Amino acid sequence: MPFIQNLQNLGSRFKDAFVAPQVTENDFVIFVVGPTGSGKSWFTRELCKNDQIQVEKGQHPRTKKVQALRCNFKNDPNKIVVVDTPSFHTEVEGFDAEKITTSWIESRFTEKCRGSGILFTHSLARDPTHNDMLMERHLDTFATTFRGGFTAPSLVYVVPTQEPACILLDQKVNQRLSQLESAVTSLNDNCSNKWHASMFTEVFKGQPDAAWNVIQLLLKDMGM
Ligand SMILES: Nc1nc2c(ncn2[C@@H]2O[C@H](COP(=O)(O)OP(=O)(O)O)[C@@H](O)[C@H]2O)c(=O)[nH]1
Ligand SMILES: [Mg+2]
Repeated sequence: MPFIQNLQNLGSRFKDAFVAPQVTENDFVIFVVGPTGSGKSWFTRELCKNDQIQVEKGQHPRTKKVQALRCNFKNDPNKIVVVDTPSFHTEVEGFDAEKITTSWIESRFTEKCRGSGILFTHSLARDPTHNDMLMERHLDTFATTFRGGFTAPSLVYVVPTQEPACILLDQKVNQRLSQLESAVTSLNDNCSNKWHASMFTEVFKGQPDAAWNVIQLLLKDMGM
């Protein structure tokens, strides 16, 4: 059965998301990466429908650890591990997101998994050209957390996010979407095959279906 049709037939989304202590050879792995407040934990929580995922309420990064959940589609034995990473470049004292991520990857990840990819979240409330938001900067930092012979996944899907209460003029939204698209283009052009990035056209506003749609595209590119 074709992949998409197969998923549609499943009717409901991920079944039973559980904390994943370890990535196994049977898993597809999706790392959720992006600046602080961009919606990584929000996206992961809605995708997996798991209230244990800590989501930011204030300005400080709330997610101080890696939150990994293993889920699967109903009636589908493929397992997907969604890895909500702590935010890089936050300059919060006593919080070293790179170290936390490195140690998670060294102890929990295996490259023998069935495939891996990155979902990059960007909040449309923020300027994608601002130094703290730069996609390439965040991805490069994420790549440095893969050590000991491991290589970071190169496949990236960019998801713009917008909190419903955040009112932005259409003009602003369009401007930021096109800035993000330019960042995707330059990521693909500049980095000699280091990254293979695509932009998700829908804006994530908390709808599990949008999370569901982008995950299907990413998994398909990952070879599921
Ligand atoms: N409307 C709404 N917005 C949310 C909800 N959860 C998170 N957000 C928004 O998403 C922002 C980022 O949250 P979070 O996912 O923790 O960011 P992270 O640092 O990338 O993990 C928050 O500041 C809110 O604006 C929610 O349940 N409803
Ligand atoms: Mg978070």
